[in-house]
Amino acid sequence: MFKTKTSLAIASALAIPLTAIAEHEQLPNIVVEGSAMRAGTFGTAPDSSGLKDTASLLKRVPGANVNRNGPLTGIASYRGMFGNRINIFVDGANMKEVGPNSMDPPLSHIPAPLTGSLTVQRGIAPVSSGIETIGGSMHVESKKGRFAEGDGIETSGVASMGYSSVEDGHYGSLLGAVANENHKLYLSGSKEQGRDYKIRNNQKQDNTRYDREVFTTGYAYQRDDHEFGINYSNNNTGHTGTPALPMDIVYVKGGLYDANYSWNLGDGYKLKTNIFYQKMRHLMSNALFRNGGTADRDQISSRTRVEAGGVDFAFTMPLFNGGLTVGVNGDNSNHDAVITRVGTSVSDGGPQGGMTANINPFNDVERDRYSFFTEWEGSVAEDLTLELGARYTHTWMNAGEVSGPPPMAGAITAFNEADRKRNFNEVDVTAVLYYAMSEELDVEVGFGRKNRAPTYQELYLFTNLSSVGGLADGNTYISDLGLEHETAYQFDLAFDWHNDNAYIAPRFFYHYVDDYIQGERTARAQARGNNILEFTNIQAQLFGVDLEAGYSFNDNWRFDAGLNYVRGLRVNSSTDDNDLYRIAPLNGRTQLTYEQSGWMGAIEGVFYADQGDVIGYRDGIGNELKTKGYMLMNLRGKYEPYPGVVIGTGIENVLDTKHFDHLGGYTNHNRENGRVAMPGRNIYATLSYNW
Ligand SMILES: [Cu+2]
Repeated sequence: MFKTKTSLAIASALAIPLTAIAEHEQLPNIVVEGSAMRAGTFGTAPDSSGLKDTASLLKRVPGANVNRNGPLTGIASYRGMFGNRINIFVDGANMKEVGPNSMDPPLSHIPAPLTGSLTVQRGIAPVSSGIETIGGSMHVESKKGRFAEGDGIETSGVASMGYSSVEDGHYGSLLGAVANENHKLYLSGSKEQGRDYKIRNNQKQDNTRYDREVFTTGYAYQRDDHEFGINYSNNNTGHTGTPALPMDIVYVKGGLYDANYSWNLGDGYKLKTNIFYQKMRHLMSNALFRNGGTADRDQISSRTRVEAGGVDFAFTMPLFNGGLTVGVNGDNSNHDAVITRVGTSVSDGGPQGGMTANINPFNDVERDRYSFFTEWEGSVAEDLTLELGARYTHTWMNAGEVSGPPPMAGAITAFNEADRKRNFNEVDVTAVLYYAMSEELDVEVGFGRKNRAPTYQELYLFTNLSSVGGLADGNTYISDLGLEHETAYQFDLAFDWHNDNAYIAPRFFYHYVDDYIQGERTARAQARGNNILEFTNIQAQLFGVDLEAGYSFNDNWRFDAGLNYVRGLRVNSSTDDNDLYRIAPLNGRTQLTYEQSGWMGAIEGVFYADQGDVIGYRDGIGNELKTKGYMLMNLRGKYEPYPGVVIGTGIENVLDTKHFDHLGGYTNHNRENGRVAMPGRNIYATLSYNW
């Protein structure tokens, strides 16, 4: 029953390639994990639509969206929660960002052409899907080729290339695998490059060029009931803009090692293990594309590094009419950052006459999580499936001593003398009931209690800075060593009605979040000037609906639509403003698709309403700006002249309108500049070959 639902959800979520999946299973450049998905989960895969960024796919996922701070800097958002509130796995790793301002969110690690699938847990994420899943859980899997089907050695692979006009961007990628039925070796590489994108009338949006190279390699083994894999992915992002942040990316460099082993013992017994290690370096600067390092503005750069690793272990055994999984997860991460300011300007404050000042805001910062869970899923009656889960997590955090120039001496001493070790103990619980009410109607009811400990930025920013996980709101923040962890109480109610040619599936949700962490004007912050917020625990609630629907007129024509609404409110506000920060306005999508043997054409409409429900702070300082609504029309086409060869082309923003995404930040991290404008008309063409 729910498998039907899953595939329908896929069809509407990414109608172009995914209808293709439903109807032309042979299209090999689309990978969707069907079997691994529980009800209500679905995968999306990049297609021939010319998207360079895996995060862009989220715009097509019901309930999901992207906080975009740059062309390669897309931060996942789901039902109003974003960033570190969402658990993201890249292959088997809970990847850590090297940028304290999330310039390299996990979804940027693998570019779209090398992404095999992106799976989003809808509704209340099961506890087995990760340690901190308060805002949801997502999983990106890179392409890895395939094992041979019979005896002998087979090769497989993908070659793809594309061009998009709006930023004169191009990409090329190649994946090759050689395998027999037991062993597989693969290697891939990709390169993407583009200039500043055009807004309307050939105006350009500064600081939006990008340059990224990625390579991956790995080996996998399978025999009988055993599977083993070891994978390495290396990301080398060069000069790339992040227009909503104060600096741009000079580089993000480094890699992720991941090894996994699973053993299917039969009769419902299964073992799964994973281990990862990650090390990355990052440099950002305001002198790369902007006026840092001139007489107008000091040159500011920041050098950061991360080292992380983790282990997962899960064992499943049959119990009653279902399976019981017990598991252990743990990971450690270590972060450092040094900011260097060169006094090239006179008016700017800071050091003078070319003198240099260093701030070391994050020194040997440690965030370690130890967690174990148990989850049972099975049938409790005819047509009734229950999932019950519980997870305990212990988070340990610490930070080394900070340093900075003399004016910060007071804050430095206070921080260095404080006890910076913190422990958080959290219990997550989920209960989800699926009821196949009839052939045509499924109902799902879920309850959850989910937690997350503060991020290291929320806990350890001793002086006001903007390195706050990509909030991009034009404010700077200071931390609070006394922050509590967030606890959300979640309720989810989903209906899925479908017959042979139509479906409609609304999902309603309500979340109450105790100790929700957000910036506030406090006495401590106010004392130190404008646009400074302090991370504070508040009470919040988020509620809304995401809906998808579709209808097939005949074998060739189909119509799909989606609608997303979320409201984020503060409970017991100290000002008369109740809204939460960075909540997407009401939005929707419609698509009319025509398909015939090897051909596909689609017209897509995207609708965003005004967003007037914006956060306001005490004294009205640092308030979020409202955003006007907009509509876009996109045209897409795809043609498969030979099996495996796919030509894609399309025009995005056909009418070349100038519009602003509410989830985008402000130009150069300054509200006075207004929001970063979205791209104008884009004509793209892609070519791919799968063998
Ligand atoms: Cu950065």
